[in-house]
Amino acid sequence: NSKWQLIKIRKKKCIMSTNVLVTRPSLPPMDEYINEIKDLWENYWITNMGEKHQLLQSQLKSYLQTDHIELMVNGHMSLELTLQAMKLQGEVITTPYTFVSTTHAIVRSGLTPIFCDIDPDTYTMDVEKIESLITDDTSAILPVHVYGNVCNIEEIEKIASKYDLKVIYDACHSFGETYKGKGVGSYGNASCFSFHATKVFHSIEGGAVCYREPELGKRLEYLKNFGIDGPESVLYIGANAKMNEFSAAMGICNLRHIEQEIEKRKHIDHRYKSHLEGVKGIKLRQEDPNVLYNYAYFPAVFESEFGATRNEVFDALAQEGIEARKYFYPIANSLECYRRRFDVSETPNALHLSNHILTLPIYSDLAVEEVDHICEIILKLQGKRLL
Ligand code: T4K
Repeated sequence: NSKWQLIKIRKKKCIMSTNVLVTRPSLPPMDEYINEIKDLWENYWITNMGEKHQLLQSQLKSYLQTDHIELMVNGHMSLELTLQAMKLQGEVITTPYTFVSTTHAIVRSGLTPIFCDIDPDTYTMDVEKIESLITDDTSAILPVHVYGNVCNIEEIEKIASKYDLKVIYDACHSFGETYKGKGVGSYGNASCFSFHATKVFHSIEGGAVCYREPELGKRLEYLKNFGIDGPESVLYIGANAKMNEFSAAMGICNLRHIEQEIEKRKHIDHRYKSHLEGVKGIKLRQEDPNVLYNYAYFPAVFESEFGATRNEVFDALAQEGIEARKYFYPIANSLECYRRRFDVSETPNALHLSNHILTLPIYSDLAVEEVDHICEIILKLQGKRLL
């Protein structure tokens, strides 16, 4: 207990002494939220699939351009319950280059993750390497649209249909994105989204599963509510993954502002690029013209030609009160909790990236002057100045 207390105090102190954090949740005007939650004091229905839950679910169904959607308490439970609702067994081919939630969801569902290396340019699963990992025990592929970089959907679907595998996309970074004009959530058997406070769109905590087969939805509905079928009947061994009404209300408010949110982020993204694009040793995302991006993250790779290591850039920014993040270091297959279970040398591109990447601060209200300042600090390490 006292250890956690200490960590909490440290975390608070660290946040207070930091001027710019890697992200900051967008909040609607306070009055708008208060207005949205007022009726909860009238009807006393504050969780368990209330009116706001239903409203947000139907609004998101249309915004995400999906046939079916099920709201969840967070992105992680969206992944876990999807794997369980599909009744998968054996092995799931996935990427180590992700937030730990993806791997945990597989392992906690009694499945074995088989790690596929990533493409060095898009950071998503290298589709050339998937087939060699398929065995008689493979039941699904779980790729991640990491940083909102959409996976090679066509190739993944081809492989999945050739070997009769399910495809579950971890779409936690790709809220609102489209690929070839269609919502990213409409691809694969299912796509799991996160509405965590740090995401482009949030409901404080929250998530959703967009899915193709209607039967999956029935099972997800049960699994997110303990498997309860009626007051005296429990059909499945479910969990509790329901979104409450206060969260749904936050989602309803934030959805009204989502277009401006993404537009502002795009502006920040382009400002960074105007300073850092073409700098020797810095690699930035090259946009795929088929994708409409949400600008959730700003990843920058610092290769050895840059002259300063990723850690040196991280430290230089920290000294100026700027928090960049090493998302995703260490990679999932090298984490302490999975020690000796996996061999990181089998995913060299993911390993290399995790040692060279930094995600720079990005959120809608980040001032362009701050972006300029961040770039100035970075370029100074190369003895350069902003133009
Ligand atoms: N799959 C993928 C690929 C994911 O990235 C994630 C989550 C999931 C699945 C699971 O979805 P959820 O179950 O979380 O819905 C953060 C987020 O907590 C996590 O949602 C996210 N991915 C991950 C990439 O980032 P941490 O541990 O880095 O968060 P934390 O607390 O350090 O916050 C990050 C920054 O945001 C800090 O600088 C402080 C700032 N912040 C944070 C919060 C919570 C604020 O300013 N205000 C806040 O309220 O994981």
